[in-house]
Amino acid sequence: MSLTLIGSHTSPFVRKLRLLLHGDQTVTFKVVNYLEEEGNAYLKSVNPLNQLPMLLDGNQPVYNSRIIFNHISKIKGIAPLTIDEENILSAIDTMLDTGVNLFSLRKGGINIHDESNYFLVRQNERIPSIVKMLTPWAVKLDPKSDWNFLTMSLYSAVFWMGFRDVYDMSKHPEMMEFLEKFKNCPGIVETDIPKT
Ligand SMILES: N[C@@H](CCC(=O)N[C@@H](CS)C(=O)NCC(=O)O)C(=O)O
Repeated sequence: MSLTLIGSHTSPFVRKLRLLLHGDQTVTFKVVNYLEEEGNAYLKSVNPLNQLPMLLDGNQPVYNSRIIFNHISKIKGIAPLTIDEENILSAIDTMLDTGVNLFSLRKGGINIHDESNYFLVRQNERIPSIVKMLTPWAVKLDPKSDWNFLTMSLYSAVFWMGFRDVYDMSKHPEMMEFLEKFKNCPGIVETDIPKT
């Protein structure tokens, strides 16, 4: 078995998989920065979805973080998620997709706080709605017993939102407390976004 995870240091979708694979010396991490010309050209040449992360299992490409998680789960014998857990993962991924959209729109010169823009208003409403859904679950989590793909996903998402300043998570103290409680979990330091 030869696994290569293709991703960037900054992507939260990549980071959660790096956290899952932390300590596994058999997996190669190939760094691609699609914000630079060379990385962009490489990514387009290997992935028609033109997104990170992707996994190569030998010659078999696997696209999308969730499908990569399912693939790795089968290899490592991680139990399938329950429907409630799948719903939590959908909520975290949707919050993150929304944040990534806002980041790209802002990078393209759009004022992401424009309240006359129907699309932006819907994006900006979605994030607190998801945080509200996640909060009763998140406040009960314990870093000693609950360090798993769901908490890895939440950590990567909440951290990234602050890093890119696409949404003010400090409005949600429970999410800040979650970050604080989980900041010493395995792999957090090693997968931290490098300071440039
Ligand atoms: N649903 C995808 C989302 C992945 C995604 O949005 N990745 C971003 C990086 S965080 C990306 O590759 N963006 C490429 C672009 O904006 O062109 C997944 O779960 O893998």
